[in-house]
Amino acid sequence: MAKILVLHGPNLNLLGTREPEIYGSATLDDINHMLKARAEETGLGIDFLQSNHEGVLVDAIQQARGKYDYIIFNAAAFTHYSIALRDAIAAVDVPVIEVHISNVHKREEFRHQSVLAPVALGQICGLGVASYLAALEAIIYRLNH
Ligand code: CA2
Repeated sequence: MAKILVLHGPNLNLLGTREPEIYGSATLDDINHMLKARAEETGLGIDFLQSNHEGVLVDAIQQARGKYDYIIFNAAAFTHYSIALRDAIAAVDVPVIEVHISNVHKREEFRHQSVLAPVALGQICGLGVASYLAALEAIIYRLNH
């Protein structure tokens, strides 16, 4: 059975409580439940981790080696500057799909750059919580082709 790890970075535990005009009204639990339901429908295993701490996310990526087939990763603000997360992604052979709820390209200039994108399999942004679902659909497609 293929297994997917979903990683959520800093402040995403606040989803659904503030800034709904940017991030929508779904909570992190809502997102995780949606992903779990779709993964179960297709016979995939799926685990979730949210952390506000860069090192915890580095550890999770390192430990994903040999255990998970794909990682769906919203690194939140770390996306824009964490070389530690970039190096961790580059060091493991687990493909990472970078996701963002908002369209980072139409926001502040500092959000236009992702230091993770060059080592990610791909990037999905701007679709709201459907960015996560699109990443999961891409994985399902790739596992079947
Ligand atoms: O659009 C995304 O998914 C982001 O990764 C979200 C990050 C932001 O730093 C990235 O540039 C784009 C911020 C996550 C903070 O989430 C909050 C949720 C509710 C209230 C406040 C922050």
